[in-house]
Amino acid sequence: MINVTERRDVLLAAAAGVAAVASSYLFAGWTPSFVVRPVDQAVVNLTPGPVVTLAIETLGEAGHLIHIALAFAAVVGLFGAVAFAGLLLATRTDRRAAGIAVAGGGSWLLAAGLTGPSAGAVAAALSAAAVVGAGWLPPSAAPSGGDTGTVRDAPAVVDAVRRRTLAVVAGALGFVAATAVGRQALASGDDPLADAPRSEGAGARLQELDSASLAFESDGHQRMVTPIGEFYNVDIAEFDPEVTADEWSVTFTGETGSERTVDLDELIDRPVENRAVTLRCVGEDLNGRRIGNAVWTGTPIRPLLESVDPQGDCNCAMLRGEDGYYVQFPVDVLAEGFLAWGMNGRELPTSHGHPVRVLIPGHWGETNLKWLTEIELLNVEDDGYWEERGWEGTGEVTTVAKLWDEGITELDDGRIELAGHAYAGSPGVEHVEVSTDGGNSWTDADLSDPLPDADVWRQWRHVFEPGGEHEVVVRAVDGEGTRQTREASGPVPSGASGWVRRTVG
Ligand SMILES: Nc1nc2c(c(=O)[nH]1)N[C@H]1C(S)=C(S)[C@@H](COP(=O)(O)O)O[C@H]1N2
Ligand SMILES: [Mo]
Repeated sequence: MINVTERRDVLLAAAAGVAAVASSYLFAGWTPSFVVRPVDQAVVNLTPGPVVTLAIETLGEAGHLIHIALAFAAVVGLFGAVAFAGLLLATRTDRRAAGIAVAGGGSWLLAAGLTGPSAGAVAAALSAAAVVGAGWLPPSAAPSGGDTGTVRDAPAVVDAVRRRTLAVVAGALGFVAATAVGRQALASGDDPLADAPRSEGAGARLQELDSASLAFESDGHQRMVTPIGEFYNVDIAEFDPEVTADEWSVTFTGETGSERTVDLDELIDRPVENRAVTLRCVGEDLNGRRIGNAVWTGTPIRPLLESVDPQGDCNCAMLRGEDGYYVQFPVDVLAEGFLAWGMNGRELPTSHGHPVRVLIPGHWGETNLKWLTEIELLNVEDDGYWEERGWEGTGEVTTVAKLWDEGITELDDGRIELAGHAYAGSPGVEHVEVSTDGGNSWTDADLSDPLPDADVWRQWRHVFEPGGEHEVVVRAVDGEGTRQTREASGPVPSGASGWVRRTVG
């Protein structure tokens, strides 16, 4: 039988564990000095690679939640166990001080062991000690005599213990809520991104793109701007690196006249632009979905590059990211690029390279390096991550017009609306041609208004009167008058080619 004291101790220990974790979070945020981080890392490292891959493939983002939840539970359990030892000792010796010392000292050792002796570790120890100190009632709180066992279970004592325990647990939970709120306030104080002038300009651009959009008769699946939650992701690593805004910097290294490191404060102080840029992965199928368009907030790379005076013989640069990814391409191409810290009016999300990524107009997705840490100017050309694996994906994108399932709609009057996106990189899209007879005859599709941006897709739309089954073919013509290649090929090594064909009706 568990008596009231033991039940109390379990509750109090859990409250102490939660309070310790919350204190650590208040001081550290989601950084390596937060006590859950090293445990989370261990959970990830100890999970066999195939299990991680399977989790990501079947659960997607939820896969991340599972390991984070496991890590939280484990750390609350560890601090809880230390607090429980303190409570047990206090009860055995009937001395509150002994319990506080064990809970506080043990928690400090645990926190410092996990993260190093930080302010957060002290805070975690103090709050665990506080919960034990406030929650533990000596058996002498009993109003009448008798042997210890019966005194502890006497109704008056049970009541006193219950009230005190509930009050302390409620206090601990209140503290957790307060730290969550407090952390937000702290974060907006010390995070340079919080004050970055990203939303006003981006908001105006988003509106501009919205007004350039085509009006579809069917509901608009083929949106001009891809919402962040629907934007595709391609990553070499199972888990995104977590780089905080204040620890981030990029260093220009290698063949430079002068090395230079730029941190985020310096970067966001530079002239700000809001560019619409479409990304497309070289590895996608012809009619694939690894394509998306966003309004990105950032600053041009060219002036930064000029300030370090690149001197390499190959006119090429290797870019490196925090996740170990690297990609190499010409400096002239890099100079056209953009360092972005905002996406669709919001802070750049972790999965898209927080805090800073590269955007290169007109080139395949793989040049758009995320979690940027280093730009190395080279003397000799070298392969990037994907080029070492047989791809040739650092060049310019090929032209494509897409027609997805949701872009084919039968309207109420029986006509069929065809709708999709066309993308041609820097030359832009000039026409989209649609055939409903397998390519014998062609009609120009309606297009969304052209935009000033150098690298953005256009929406297209064509409505026709069906008569039986139709073989629909779509193809785009770029701004230089070059028509999308007819010859079909798969994505390896330099992107899929051909015309998208669909049977409709
Ligand atoms: N650091 C880093 N940058 C990266 C990658 C990566 O795995 N790591 N993938 C690249 C590839 S192949 C593509 S297509 C784009 C995808 O960008 P997104 O995930 O923001 O859509 O990022 C590129 N930048
Ligand atoms: Mo890609």
